[in-house]
Amino acid sequence: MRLLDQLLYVVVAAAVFSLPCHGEDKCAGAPGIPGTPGANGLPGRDGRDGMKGNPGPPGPMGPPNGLPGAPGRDGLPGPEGGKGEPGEKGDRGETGPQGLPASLDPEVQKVLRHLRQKVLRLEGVLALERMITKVGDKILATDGKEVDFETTRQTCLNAGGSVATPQNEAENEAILGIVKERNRYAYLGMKEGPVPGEFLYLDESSLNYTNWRRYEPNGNGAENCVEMYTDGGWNDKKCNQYRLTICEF
Ligand SMILES: [Ca+2]
Repeated sequence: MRLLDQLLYVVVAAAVFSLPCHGEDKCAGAPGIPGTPGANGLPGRDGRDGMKGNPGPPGPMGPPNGLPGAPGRDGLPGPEGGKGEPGEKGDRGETGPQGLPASLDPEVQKVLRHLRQKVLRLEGVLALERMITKVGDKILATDGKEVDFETTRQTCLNAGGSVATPQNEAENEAILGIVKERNRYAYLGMKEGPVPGEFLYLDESSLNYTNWRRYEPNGNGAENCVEMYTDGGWNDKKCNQYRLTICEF
């Protein structure tokens, strides 16, 4: 019905406004009453999506006692630390396999033969140069210096030997050879013991060979060292005289 009312209103209005009034002085009839507004039309179609809005503000903090998050990843390795204290000494290792006795080891024997030959050749050269005198297993040598007994003893010790000590006639002759060649008396490796007139080797053992000159020893406690004369005879003598140093090795 409402739609009919509207149609009626439109028809009436059109009829009124279409009344012939051309060029006349006046048009009859009053303007009509405006009709009631029409009803709303149907809703239009949806528009296109708008632009994405800005992110919203962070939400409020959650309640305490929330679950812990997962552990983070391992960090990068740190710098190398300083050297630590030495550890305790380990246990002794097991004994290795037993080798051949040196007397049966052909390699060892070969090396020994080689060394023996070299030593003999060197001794030959030194003897030729009259730098050493070989007698039995001993080698005698002098540095040509004349010093007191204690210095002689120390010199020989420092050289790895000891004061020349004749223990048989052959050794006495060998030492005499040096004494005669240098034409100097030499101290021998022996000293007077606690009993006056009794001489001992430097290790305080008893003499097993002597070659005293006639009437010697005669110091009776006043001459504590022994020298060899140029005839090979021995004489007890004070220890502070300067005598040729002869060592044995
Ligand atoms: Ca004397």
